[in-house]
Amino acid sequence: MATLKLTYFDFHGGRGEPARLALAMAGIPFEDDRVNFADWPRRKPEMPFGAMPVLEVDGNLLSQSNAINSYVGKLAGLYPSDPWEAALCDETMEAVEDITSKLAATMFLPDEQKKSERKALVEGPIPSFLIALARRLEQHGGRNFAGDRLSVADLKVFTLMRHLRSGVLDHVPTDLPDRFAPKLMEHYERVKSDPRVAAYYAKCGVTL
Ligand SMILES: N[C@@H](CCC(=O)N[C@@H](CS)C(=O)NCC(=O)O)C(=O)O
Repeated sequence: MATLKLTYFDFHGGRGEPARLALAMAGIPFEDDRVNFADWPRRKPEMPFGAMPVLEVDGNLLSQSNAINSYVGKLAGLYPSDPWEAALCDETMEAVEDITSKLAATMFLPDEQKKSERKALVEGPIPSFLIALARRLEQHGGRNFAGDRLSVADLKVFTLMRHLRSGVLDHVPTDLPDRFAPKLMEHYERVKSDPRVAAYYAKCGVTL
């Protein structure tokens, strides 16, 4: 087995979380390199594209969260072997990236501008995205996003739902997923109750 080091910010969410979770669920040993915000400017030049997550595999660096998720998913048995299901897994993860990028673009804006840009997201793109994602879930059978087994796509959606409902995003009401996509909340509850997911967060001392 390759020697793995996953580098990402020190919180239980964001673009690095699905890979961390997938590795932990499969019991695959890895160095969990958590970067404090204060250390980030010093570490940034180490990263291939100046951003995280980054996965080091036997000394070789891999960037881009979804490339990392797909690779780790294959190691962990959480990525479909069927080509069509693999494509659906990728589709879901890229769709999550689209809305994540829109939210991330508001992160460091002055508060008044952040408020107005997030209000615009809350009035259009976020509900549209949630409705479309829930529809895709239904079209794929209603339980998982790719095939009939849990995959890294499910973990990525789970991580986003947790983020949206957490209250850490100022000016974004926490009940958007419940209001616009109850099927995604059922999916969230299913992933949350997976014994491997529950065990990981219990070990981290995180209440879901
Ligand atoms: N397309 C990249 C985006 C990476 C990205 O923007 N990561 C953020 C954290 S979620 C980051 O490193 N921000 C700090 C910075 O860009 O300086 C991916 O999917 O990994």
